[in-house]
Amino acid sequence: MKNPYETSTHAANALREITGVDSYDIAIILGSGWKEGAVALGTPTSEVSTSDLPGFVAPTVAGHSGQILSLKVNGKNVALVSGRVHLYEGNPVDVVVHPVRTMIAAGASRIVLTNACGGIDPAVVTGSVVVIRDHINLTATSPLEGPAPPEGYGSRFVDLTDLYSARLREIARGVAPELTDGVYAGFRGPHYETPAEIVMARTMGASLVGMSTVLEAIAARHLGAEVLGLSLVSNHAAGVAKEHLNHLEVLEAGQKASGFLGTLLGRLVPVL
Ligand code: 8IG
Repeated sequence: MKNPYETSTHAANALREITGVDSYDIAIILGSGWKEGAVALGTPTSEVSTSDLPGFVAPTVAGHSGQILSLKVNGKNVALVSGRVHLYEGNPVDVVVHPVRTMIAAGASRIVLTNACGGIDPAVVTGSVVVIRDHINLTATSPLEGPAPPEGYGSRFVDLTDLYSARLREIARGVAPELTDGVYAGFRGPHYETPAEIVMARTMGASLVGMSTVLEAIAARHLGAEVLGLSLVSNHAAGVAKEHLNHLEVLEAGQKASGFLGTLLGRLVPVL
C-alpha cells in the first residue's frame, strides 16, 4: 500500500460519499460469529461492499464477507464492518489495519474489536464473552513499522498503557455485569498453538489466544480512538482440555452464541 494513512482517508471519503453518513461515532469490527448477532442492532441504512473502497482486499476465510453496514443506534452513527483480513492470509500489516484506520478517518472515535478466540485459562467458559483488559502482541510486527506517519496522523511512538479503554470496559460491565475480563495473546497463526506454546502464553499472563485484534488495537490507539475488545471464547486452547481443536467447531460456537451476542450488543452499543 503506497501511503496507508492517505489511503484510509480516501476510503473514508468514498464511504461518506456512498452512504451519505457525514461522520461515524462507533465502528464495530466483526469477528467470527459476531455478524449474526450484530444484525439484531437494527436495519442498516446502507450496505457498502468493501470492494468499492480503496485499499480493501477481499477476505479468504469461510464465514467472512467484506461489507460495511451503516445504522443509527440511539442517535449515533454506527458502522458494522465485516470481512476482517488477517496476517495469516498473507496480508501486510497495513492491509490488516486498514478497516480500522478507515473508520477512524470517517470520524469513529470508539472502535469495538470483536473476535472468536481460544481460552487458555481453564476457568474461562466456552461460549462466553470476555472483555479484553490488555494484550500480548506475539505477531512480531507492528502497524507502526515503516516510514513515520505523515503530519496529522499520530507520532511514530505510541503509549499503550491504556490500550483497552478503562472507560469503555466500565460501560460494558455496566450493561453486562456477568462479563469477566482477560489478557489476549495475539499469534500470527493460522495454525493453532502447540500445548507448549499455550503453557508459554499462560505463563506470560495471557488468558485468551487468537490470531487477530492486537494489530488493529494498536493502530486504533495510535490514531487516538478508544478501543473496546470483546472475545467470544469458542474453544479451549491446545492442551487445556481433552478435546482437539477444529475450525468447524469454532464456527459452530459462533452460530450457537449469536442470540447472546445480539443481546449483548443491543445493550452495549446504545450506551457506548
Ligand atoms: I476461535 O485456540 C480460535 N482462534 N491462535 N488459538 C488461536 N486462535 C484461535 C483459537 C486458538 N481459537
